[in-house]
Amino acid sequence: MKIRNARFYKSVSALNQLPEETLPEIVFVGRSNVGKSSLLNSLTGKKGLAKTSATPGKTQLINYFVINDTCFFVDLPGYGYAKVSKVQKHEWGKLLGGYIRIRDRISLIVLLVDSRHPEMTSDHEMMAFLEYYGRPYGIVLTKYDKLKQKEKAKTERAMKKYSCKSKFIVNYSALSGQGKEELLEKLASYTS
Ligand SMILES: Nc1nc2c(ncn2[C@@H]2O[C@H](COP(=O)(O)OP(=O)(O)OP(=O)(O)O)[C@@H](O)[C@H]2O)c(=O)[nH]1
Ligand SMILES: [Mg+2]
Repeated sequence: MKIRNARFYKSVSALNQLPEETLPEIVFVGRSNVGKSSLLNSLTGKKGLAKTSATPGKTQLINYFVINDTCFFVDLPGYGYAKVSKVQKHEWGKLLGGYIRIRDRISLIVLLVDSRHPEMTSDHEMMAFLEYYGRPYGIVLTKYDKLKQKEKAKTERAMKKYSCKSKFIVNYSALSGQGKEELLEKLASYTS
């Protein structure tokens, strides 16, 4: 797909505030700080579209972006961030998990996994959760520019066991743009 225009639509903090528009949704999930917002900015070619931060836990809301006036890209709160209170973790978990369970217009979930840490328990739990609810998902390995050759091979081996369940696995760098065209191509069939 080609992204001709992308604009911020709205942020919501609770499941009873979700937009009524019936556009198909491509939903981006992943651990806090994995690079969700950076990926959205890179994909859309709009630097300031989603707020990025070196401090994990920046995105605590569900953020909607309208793409080409035909679908939503949805930025969900990150999971697995240790330095927040139990109550807050519980609240975010409810929002994230609830969204994936109830939102019936999700056409695809893009699960972002840090390419340097492909064996995180929380990511594997998320995959199990998506599979349990029958949600189609694809995996994007983020921050790929940070990997050394040896680590690339290790990450590839670790991801092999997911290759049958996941619709795709794309190596991505928001820094260099590696993987952008490949990912856009994969997303194309989920936008209508
Ligand atoms: N080198 C490199 N750094 C990246 C890449 N993607 C993101 N980062 C950095 O990782 C940090 C977190 O990026 P964000 O895009 O804010 O991550 P996020 O998943 O949206 O984080 P939360 O909203 O806090 O959950 C920032 O310092 C980014 O600059 C990448 O592809 N390569
Ligand atoms: Mg973010």
